[in-house]
Amino acid sequence: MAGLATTYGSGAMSNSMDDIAANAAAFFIIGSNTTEQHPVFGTKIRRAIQKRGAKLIVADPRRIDITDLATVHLQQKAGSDTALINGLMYLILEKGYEDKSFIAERTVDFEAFKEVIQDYPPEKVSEITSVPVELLHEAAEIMGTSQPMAVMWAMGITQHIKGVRNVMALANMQMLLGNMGIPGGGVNPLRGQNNVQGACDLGGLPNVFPGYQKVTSEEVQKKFAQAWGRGTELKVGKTLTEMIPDVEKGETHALYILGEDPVMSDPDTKHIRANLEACEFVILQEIFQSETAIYADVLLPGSSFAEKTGTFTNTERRVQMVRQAINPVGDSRPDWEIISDLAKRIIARTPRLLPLTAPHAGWDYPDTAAIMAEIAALTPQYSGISHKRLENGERLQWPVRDENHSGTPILHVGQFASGKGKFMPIEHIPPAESPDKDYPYIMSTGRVLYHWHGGQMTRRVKGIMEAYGEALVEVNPEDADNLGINGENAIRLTSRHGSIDTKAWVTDRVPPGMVYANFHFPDASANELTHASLDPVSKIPEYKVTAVKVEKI
Ligand SMILES: Nc1nc2c(c(=O)[nH]1)N[C@H]1C(S)=C(S)[C@@H](COP(=O)(O)OP(=O)(O)OC[C@H]3O[C@@H](n4cnc5c(=O)[nH]c(N)nc54)[C@H](O)[C@@H]3O)O[C@H]1N2
Ligand SMILES: Nc1nc2c(c(=O)[nH]1)N[C@H]1C(S)=C(S)[C@@H](COP(=O)(O)OP(=O)(O)OC[C@H]3O[C@@H](n4cnc5c(=O)[nH]c(N)nc54)[C@H](O)[C@@H]3O)O[C@H]1N2
Ligand SMILES: [Mo]
Repeated sequence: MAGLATTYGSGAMSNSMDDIAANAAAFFIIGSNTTEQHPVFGTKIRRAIQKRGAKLIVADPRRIDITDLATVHLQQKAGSDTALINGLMYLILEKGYEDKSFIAERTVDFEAFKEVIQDYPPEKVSEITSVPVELLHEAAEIMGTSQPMAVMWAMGITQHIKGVRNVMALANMQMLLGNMGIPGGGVNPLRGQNNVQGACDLGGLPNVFPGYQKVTSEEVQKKFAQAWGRGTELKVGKTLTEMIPDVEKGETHALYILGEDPVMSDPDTKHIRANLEACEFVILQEIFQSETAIYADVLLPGSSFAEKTGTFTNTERRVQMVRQAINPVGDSRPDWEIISDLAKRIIARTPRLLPLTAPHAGWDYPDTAAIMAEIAALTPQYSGISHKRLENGERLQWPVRDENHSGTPILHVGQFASGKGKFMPIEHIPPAESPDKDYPYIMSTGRVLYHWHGGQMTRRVKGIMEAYGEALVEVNPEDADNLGINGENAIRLTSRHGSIDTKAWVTDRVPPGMVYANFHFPDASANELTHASLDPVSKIPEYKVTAVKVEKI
């Protein structure tokens, strides 16, 4: 949808957690293990359901904890979400539940969208998704009658070659129901990392400067050239998922990796290792000697969140102070200081136009408050944000237009940032890999409550290792019976890309035909098996669907 995808880059929650928890009559959670992966919000949602009877629809191939609270659990086949969402909209239209005045006043291109939706009658959708027709009706009925409804999603729908399509289909749904720009509604991607929202906001994407200002816009280039001395003749760069595989194409010669452990977290580990090995120069800035460290020519010791002062921007666009609690351990230093020192050495060799409008264009920042002042000067959404206001206890959600503006808890009120909301005609496409005779199971991957990604941080904690100390692959009891797997014996998972040996957790959290693996342990990481097929727009890998063989060994 134009209003979301273009104005706010990769997306942000349109509403706030407290607002949704207090005001939504229904929640639609799709592809988010909310109670385990976003426990703060998960708890608020749980309370809203238990205390005020809000309805909950969960669409997830697995029976995760929050499905116990669901009014309806749509247990679709992994990778069939676009068809599912379109099928629900078919029924919403059939029953006349669409918000006709919202569609007329605030949106464009409804007719072309509606035509595509006519291709998704319940019988066909049930065949693609394995969701019974009656459940589709039940869910559509709740969506049509319990308003406002808030939609929440996470990696379950984005880590697919059709991740962007899925998100656009959900934006269509919320416009169709008139659930945009109102309390208790909206489109709400639950951002994962503590500061992934902040990283995107401040230019950690290949196509934008801070504030989603396009690197290809001449006007924007001029603004940054005046501030920083560089910035003209820029073109769109590469994403992480392109940079590393491009080593073997001779297009990437050096990598500066900061706060990422690609050997654990990128798809198709064997391929990643080969590329890191082949790369001419690798700098790794880390708080630990991660799995990627063996490929580093230079290791720069960064310090952790507890050893530095700055801000994180959370999933609801709230900018929050993080204060130094302990001195940096050993020789480590805050990441920004290391980056500044590197930058000073680089700019010493590249003459620039002076004077520049940014007061610290020479990278001579005295502290992170000065960095925030520069952010405010150059980033429209952050214009009114300063460490001083945050230290005074103000709760600021961007856009914060100036020092007197109190921020924006709900986006798109009255109008989309880019004018009218655009309905997109979105067709379903199948995943890149499908099960066959040799690889008969669908493996999906993700996290468990106890661990964090590659596990560098969580595998060092004794209590956590006592609770969850090895990689377990979830296998349905029916499949386990057929394969002779009992949870004690060793199993082997093999895909077209690699193989891991581990143990099973025999559980009906997964349906028959599906297994679920995590990437928290180096000796049995799911990414040994995953493939690097990317969404053509966002370049996110299809971590959620890999065809695998499962054996007892
Ligand atoms: N404890 C803990 N919490 C975390 C993290 C962590 O590592 N550990 N990581 C953080 C980060 S960076 C992120 S991005 C978030 C991720 O948060 P989530 O996206 O909630 O977590 P995932 O485990 O990736 O999987 C999400 C859900 O998608 C479902 N799923 C699998 N395939 C499909 C499909 O085809 N369609 C649909 N609709 N659902 C599917 C899975 O069953 C799972 O319930 O978690 C954040 N929170
Ligand atoms: N199969 C599969 N793979 C996935 C996913 C999936 O669902 N399935 N999810 C994907 C997603 S959504 C994400 S976000 C990625 C996460 O992937 P990564 O970002 O690679 O994983 P992390 O473990 O969060 O962080 C990487 C490193 O940062 C270091 N670190 C922590 N704090 C600091 C700091 O302050 N400074 C510095 N310099 N380093 C620090 C840690 O020691 C750690 O080794 O994984 C992706 N990979
Ligand atoms: Mo993430």
